[in-house]
Amino acid sequence: MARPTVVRVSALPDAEDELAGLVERARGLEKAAVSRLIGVFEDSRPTAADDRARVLAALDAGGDDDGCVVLGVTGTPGSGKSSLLARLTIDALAADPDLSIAVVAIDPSSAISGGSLLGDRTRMRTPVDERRLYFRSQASATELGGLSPSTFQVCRLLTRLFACVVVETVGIGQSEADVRHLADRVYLVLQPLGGDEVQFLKAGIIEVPDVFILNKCDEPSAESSYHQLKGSLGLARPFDAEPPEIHRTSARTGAGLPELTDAVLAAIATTTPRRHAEREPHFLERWVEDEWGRQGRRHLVDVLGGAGPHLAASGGFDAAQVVFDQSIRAALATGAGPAEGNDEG
Ligand SMILES: Nc1nc2c(ncn2[C@@H]2O[C@H](COP(=O)(O)OP(=O)(O)O)[C@@H](O)[C@H]2O)c(=O)[nH]1
Ligand SMILES: [Mg+2]
Repeated sequence: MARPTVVRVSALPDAEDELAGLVERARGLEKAAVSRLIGVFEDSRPTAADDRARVLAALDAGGDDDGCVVLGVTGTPGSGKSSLLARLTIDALAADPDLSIAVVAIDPSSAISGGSLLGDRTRMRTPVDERRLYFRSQASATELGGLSPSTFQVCRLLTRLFACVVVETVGIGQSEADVRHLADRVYLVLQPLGGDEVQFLKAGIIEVPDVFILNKCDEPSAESSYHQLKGSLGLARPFDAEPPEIHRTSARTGAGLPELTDAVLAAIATTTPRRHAEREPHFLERWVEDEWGRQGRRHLVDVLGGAGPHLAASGGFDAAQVVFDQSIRAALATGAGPAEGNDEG
């Protein structure tokens, strides 16, 4: 685990005016500038925290927290999330000239690259200014497709640059909770099932999503699956005031795509996104657990007052990590930390 100590040359220009220029180009959605800044946010070395702070300061200096909408797209591998996004993003950008979208795909099975995302379809029709679509693929933290720690970091950057960030992930276990905390709206992509309602219930996470997309409607079993899904939703979500949106689509034939695109554009326009800082406590807790386990979690709560207060006291996400590290190390060194099983007296 331990990395050799190296004198690291910052990935950013030292001169403030050069940094400002880089940030300005990223704001203009120049791909090379965005990618260079992403490198800083994916960098897990402690030294990168200072660079991130400089970038965030430069980005936040001019504007306020003006609300990028984050959409989560989850569903089992193979349900068609990437295929749908490839069409939907292009159509949405063509419909709204002010829109810009960054897609972060954590699905390990994703076969669609930025290249093919902007492939033939873009050339075939009114060309969409390529800058307005950015695609980033990330390795998954687990085989089940959990968000990697750097997913949140990258989203901290992209939400400050793009009008909409889409996170594509497999909706199982921890990643389900992560997506909930990251996204303002969660879409679950399902594919027709051969069986009955029980299978949809077993497919899981039916309580979480805001919107359901039954994809592959070109398949023969789609019609009966749609009615089974509606039945399952009635069973699993008896407390919904009104039934949730269900879209029927085919990424293959394009059926249902215009309606879905319109609905997504409307959602982007009407959703009040969370402020940047509201997403931080959950991901600080996740980081503490990853790095320090249960002992870390107890230290965060008992000594530092919990994620929210600790973030407020430290002045930001990166600083909170540095301060936490120092704090728990000091506690462990003096034996004052929350030692395991120390419950005498
Ligand atoms: N028949 C049919 N196949 C589809 C549809 N959408 C995607 N697929 C296929 O399903 C497979 C998985 O698609 P992909 O987009 O990679 O799914 P993801 O893992 O959810 O991102 C690919 O072979 C797609 O060509 C659809 O609407 N109909
Ligand atoms: Mg995919």
